[in-house]
Amino acid sequence: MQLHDPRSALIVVDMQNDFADPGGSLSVAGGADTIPVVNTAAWAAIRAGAFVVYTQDWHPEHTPHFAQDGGIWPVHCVGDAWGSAFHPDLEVVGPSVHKGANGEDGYSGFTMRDAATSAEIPTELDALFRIRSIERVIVCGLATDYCVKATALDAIRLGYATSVLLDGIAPVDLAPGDGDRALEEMRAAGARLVFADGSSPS
Ligand code: VGL
Ligand code: ZN
Repeated sequence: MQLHDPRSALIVVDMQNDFADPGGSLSVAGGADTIPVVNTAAWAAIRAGAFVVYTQDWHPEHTPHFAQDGGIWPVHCVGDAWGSAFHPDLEVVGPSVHKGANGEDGYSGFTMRDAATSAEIPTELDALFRIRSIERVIVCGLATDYCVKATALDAIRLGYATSVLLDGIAPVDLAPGDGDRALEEMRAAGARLVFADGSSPS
């Protein structure tokens, strides 16, 4: 089945050095293997007239997101450093949305949480979709159990028919099975789980 069309958008989540490169500070096992799948999906989307958009985790040097400042993560994706740059093998064919640049916490490409007040702050992603009359989104990238999951659940909540590319994602798996549980959570919320060639798992 055809995944992409002019009313669909491919969301490529956080394919940045700190996640996708084995030398990254939050390196995701199997992350680099998703890059060719994501590139192929991006070109297929472009050929079908779909929109392709990228997110980048984009943190200041100090944020409550980091363990050193009270959060749970090693320092990663500091804006404009090597770790926040796209992996060099990623073929970037659309605009990028940065998240967390003002120290906000959270994982979704659509929404962030103000670090002081916990208020929810939208990124520009939903507006980029509304002006293009996007109705469907296909989510891929890193990591399955954090930013992919949060982005897919927000997309469903915002009314987009949402698919997740099984061969274009990889989990952090802080606890074994986190990735599988995230997939089940997305599926239960209404996401369609598909491979990049449009086939479904048997
Ligand atoms: C992510 C942990 C911390 C992600 C971002 O992109 O999935 N995970 N920040
Ligand atoms: Zn982060």
